[in-house]
Amino acid sequence: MSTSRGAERLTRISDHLCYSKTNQQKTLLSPTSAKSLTPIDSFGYVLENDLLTQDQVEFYNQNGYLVVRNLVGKIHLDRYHERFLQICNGEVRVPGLDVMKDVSLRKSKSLEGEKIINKIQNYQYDDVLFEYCCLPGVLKYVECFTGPDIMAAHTMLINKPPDPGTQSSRHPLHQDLHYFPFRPANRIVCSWTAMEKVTRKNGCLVVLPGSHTRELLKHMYPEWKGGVNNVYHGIKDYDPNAPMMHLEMEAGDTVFFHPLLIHGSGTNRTNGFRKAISCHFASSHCYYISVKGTVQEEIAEEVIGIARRKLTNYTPDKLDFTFQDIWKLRQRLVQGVENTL
Ligand SMILES: O=C(O)CCC(=O)C(=O)O
Repeated sequence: MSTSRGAERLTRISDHLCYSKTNQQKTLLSPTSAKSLTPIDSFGYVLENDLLTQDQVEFYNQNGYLVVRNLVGKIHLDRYHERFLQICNGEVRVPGLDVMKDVSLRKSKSLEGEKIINKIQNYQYDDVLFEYCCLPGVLKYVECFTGPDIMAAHTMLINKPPDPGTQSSRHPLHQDLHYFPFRPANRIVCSWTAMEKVTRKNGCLVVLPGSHTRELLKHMYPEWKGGVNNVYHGIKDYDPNAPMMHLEMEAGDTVFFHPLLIHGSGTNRTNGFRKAISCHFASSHCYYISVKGTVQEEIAEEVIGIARRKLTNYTPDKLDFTFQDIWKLRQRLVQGVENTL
């Protein structure tokens, strides 16, 4: 093993043996949680558990994702769909929810609601949608990656309306960790559930298997002629020859994936919608990092800028807050006990 591979591996191992607020202040886990946070092997991506088969563990270790078929029932998906429509139509207002519109559809005078809204995020204070984050069937998988103390760290319902020909319904290839000022990455996992059949035609997820073993890369807005949605950053320098997998899924199928996995999604070339509900879960023992001087510095400034512009509608004085403060407000406990996140 080369020195740098060895060092990387050691970092991974230390990442799940202890949590720290800073690199200098290492804090050992309490004995009770330490037992359930024993990694299954030296990769540290998956914790000891009674659920995953050896094949599933090996698959996640190698590829950085795991698809579980038919995990969420139609009765739940119908409720989330109904709620999404109520939010789109303005019948329900949820505190703190961000409602985002597709960059090329929002100019339309004739389209509204579900036909232009491409994402709602921070639904953690909506009891109907938040039920997704608490589903025992989902959490039992999540726990294999996060351990028993679990926060819902980032919640989204992503809708792809029919693309108007601009290809703005695409989502550029990115790593979700780019957006997160907390670590360790191995104790964070995204759960993404198809709310209807997702295919290459309506813009299914695309992943680069194995890319979770790499570092966090530099992200920026892609240069797309048809426009790019707000905060849809992409990686410029990914290997164009790296194999890609299109994850075609039925309603209720769920993919769990690592926050360093490079992924994105395609154009919706159908006349229908493509909806998915997702939550990034993290161990409550995760800790915040400073992103100053790192590849995350620019996204931090952009996110603070957006929050400031929103808050000026409500507060006459300038408020001082950090990227980490914004993320602290998004966290909601779903299982176990709160800690440093
Ligand atoms: O659902 C999709 O199309 C991709 C969403 C995604 O990767 C994200 O919002 O980070």
